[in-house]
Parts: sequence; structure tokens; C-alpha cells
Amino acid sequence: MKIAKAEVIVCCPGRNFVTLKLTTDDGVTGLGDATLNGRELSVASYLKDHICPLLVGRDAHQIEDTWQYLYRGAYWRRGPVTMSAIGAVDMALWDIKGKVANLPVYQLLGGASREHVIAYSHATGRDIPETLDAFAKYKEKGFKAIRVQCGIPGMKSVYGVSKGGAYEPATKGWPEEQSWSSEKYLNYVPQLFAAVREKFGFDIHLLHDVHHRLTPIEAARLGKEIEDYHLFWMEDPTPAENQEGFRLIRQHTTTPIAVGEVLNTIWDCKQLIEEQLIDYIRMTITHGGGLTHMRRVADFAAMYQVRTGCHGPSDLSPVCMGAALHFDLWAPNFGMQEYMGYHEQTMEVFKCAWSFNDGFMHPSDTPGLGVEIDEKLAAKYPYEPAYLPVARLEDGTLWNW
Ligand code: GCO
Ligand code: MG
Repeated sequence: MKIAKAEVIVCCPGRNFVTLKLTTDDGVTGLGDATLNGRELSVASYLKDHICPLLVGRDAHQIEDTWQYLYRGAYWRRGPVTMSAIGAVDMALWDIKGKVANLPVYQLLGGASREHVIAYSHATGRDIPETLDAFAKYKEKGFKAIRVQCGIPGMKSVYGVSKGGAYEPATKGWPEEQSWSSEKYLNYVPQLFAAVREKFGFDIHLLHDVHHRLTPIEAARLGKEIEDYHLFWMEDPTPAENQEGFRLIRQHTTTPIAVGEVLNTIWDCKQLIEEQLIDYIRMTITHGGGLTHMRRVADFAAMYQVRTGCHGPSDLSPVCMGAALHFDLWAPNFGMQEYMGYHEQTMEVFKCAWSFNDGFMHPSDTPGLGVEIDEKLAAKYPYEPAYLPVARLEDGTLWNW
């Protein structure tokens, strides 16, 4: 069974997505998500100009060999653009294999390790009362785990907080600039967790994303101060390029740590995992080089009791969500899946067999990944430049995500 066609579909049904579609010589199709928020076209070009021509004529069943060919063979390894492109090819090949075998992908990975997959969503508000209202709404929808982010007094806007309507990380046009104060944030945010626990108790998982904004010692202070609120995890407390920076955080706090949505290979998280500096690894199928590579990451993490916590924002397509759910259902060391939800137009373009029900998700038993794309409808939504904001300190210094 040879790959006969490799096409890249770029569309913007509510936000930009890059999708790879592979078709075999006997007409089986497979989809892969290649979306890299704010850098979508670079992955589209990597695929179109450098990978698609190489795929045509290859055996669609040789997933591992194709992965190695694209990773080792290119000379230039790792990085988000490369790994997202490889991830998309890998996903599409697993989709094809599942369809040919007439089995959902999780069965090919080794079968389900659990009945369904716990997922968290985002409660955000301009202040604490508004966030508590949002929290109540997610709880009513059945979520057993909820992430909270809220506005900080004295700061105009805070990343991760909706400006009204569904929260979307990127905005149309060139990047917005936001100002950030670690002092104001650190002095205020513990009150948010106190308020949630006071109102909703401890019988629900509570999560929070720091978006890499703190230094290690500041993150240590925050982790320590919020220990009594028993967070499920504190996410990305500090940038992870300097992996040993997490030692400092670990020395001070038992608040669990989740890292990895900007990491792409096992090498990027090797020390974090080996030294047990984190509790959850957040890489997901698109940016983490596909199921083939993410399986390796999960097995490595399992040796150190690090669990998975796949990134699941609205800027990874429903194809990636489908793949992530097959992975989550299989991974013996699965921890938590993020599920931000999607724009209505996104869900019209992508037909998904996966489901959310009462706080849990399931990839479905549809053969393959269980997600298809309506190409005609996708063509009605052409690419629109949109970017994540940039953060500066109050004195203008460019700051971390
Ligand atoms: C999360 C995130 C996202 C990312 C976004 C970047 O935890 O869901 O941090 O909001 O920032 O996906 O593209
Ligand atoms: Mg995050």
C-alpha cells in the first residue's frame, strides 16, 4: 500500500489550522494536524516543499521507518516546525493503518488502559467573582477538573483570560503587546485558589497555568504559598530551556508541576523527567512528533512516575485532539487531558467521532483516528494572519511567555 498523494490544507474556520491529508493508491485517506500557532505557514511550507514529494511512493504501513527517515534523514533535527511536520505525517499514517485494520488507533497502540479520559477546561474571569461564576458553569457541564486564570488588579490584561466570549490565545493581525508584573501577580493570585476552594471545596481538581512568567525562585515561592489549596498542577512556572532551574522549585514545594507544551522531543524533557523535576509532561501529538514519538516519551516518563498531560488548546486542531485521546486511553501513565473546546466553525469543518461526556472524553471506536475534514467548507475559510501576544514588563523589558 503506497502513499499516492500528500496534500496540505490551510484553513481558518474560527482560527488557523494546517492539516496534512495522505491518500494511498487504494484510496484510503489519513489526516494529520500540523498547526503551530502563529507560525502556521512555515510548517505548511516544510510539508509542501520538503516532505510531501518524499512521501509519494513510500509504503504507508512503514510508520516507524518513515518517522526515522524524516527525523534522522533530514540532518536538521528537533524544533517545533520540524517536529510538527513529522507529527502530522505520523498521525496521518496511524489514521490510515487504523482504517485498513478496521480498528481505532488506541487498539493498535495496545488497547485501552482505562474506560475514558479525564479532561479539564478553562475558567477565566476579569476578577475573582467572575472566575468563580465561570468555574460554576464548567462544573455544571460536568468537568471534574478545571483550570483557573483571572485578571490581576493593576494589570490591563492577563494572558489566558478571556476578553469576553470563548477564549482564543491568538488575535488577528500582528502580535498585541501586554504588560506584566510578577510582583502584582504573585501578591494576588493565591487569593484566587483560596476563593475557589472556599466556594467549591476540594472535591474537584484545580489547575493553573503560569505561562513561563516567573523566575525559578519566584515559582518556588508561589508553589509553596499555594500548597494548602492542593492544585492538581501548576503549569509552566518558568521557561524550561534551563531544565536544572526546576531543581530550585522542587527544593521548596510539593505543588505538582506540569511542563512541556512548547517542547518537541524526548531530549527537550530528558533531564526534567530523569531528575523527577516535573510531575506531568504536557507535550502533545502534533508538536511532539506524532504518536510514534509521544509513545517513547510516555514510556520514558513512566519509569520516573511522571504522567502525561497533553496540551489541548483550541489552536491544535480536532485531528490532534482525536490522536491525543487515542494516546491518552492507551498510555498507562496518563494523567490528564486539556480540552479547551473549539469554535463552532471549526467543528463544522472537522467531523469528529470523539466525544466529551460528564467530564470525560473518549476517542470512539471509529477505525483510525475518527476525525475527517470537509474540504469544500474548509476552502471557504482562507488563512488569516493571527498571533499570540507579546509580554513586556511595566518598564518595557521584553518578558517570557
Ligand atoms: C494552554 C496554553 C495555551 C497556549 C497556546 C499557544 O495551556 O492551553 O498555554 O493557551 O499558550 O496553545 O499556542
Ligand atoms: Mg499552558
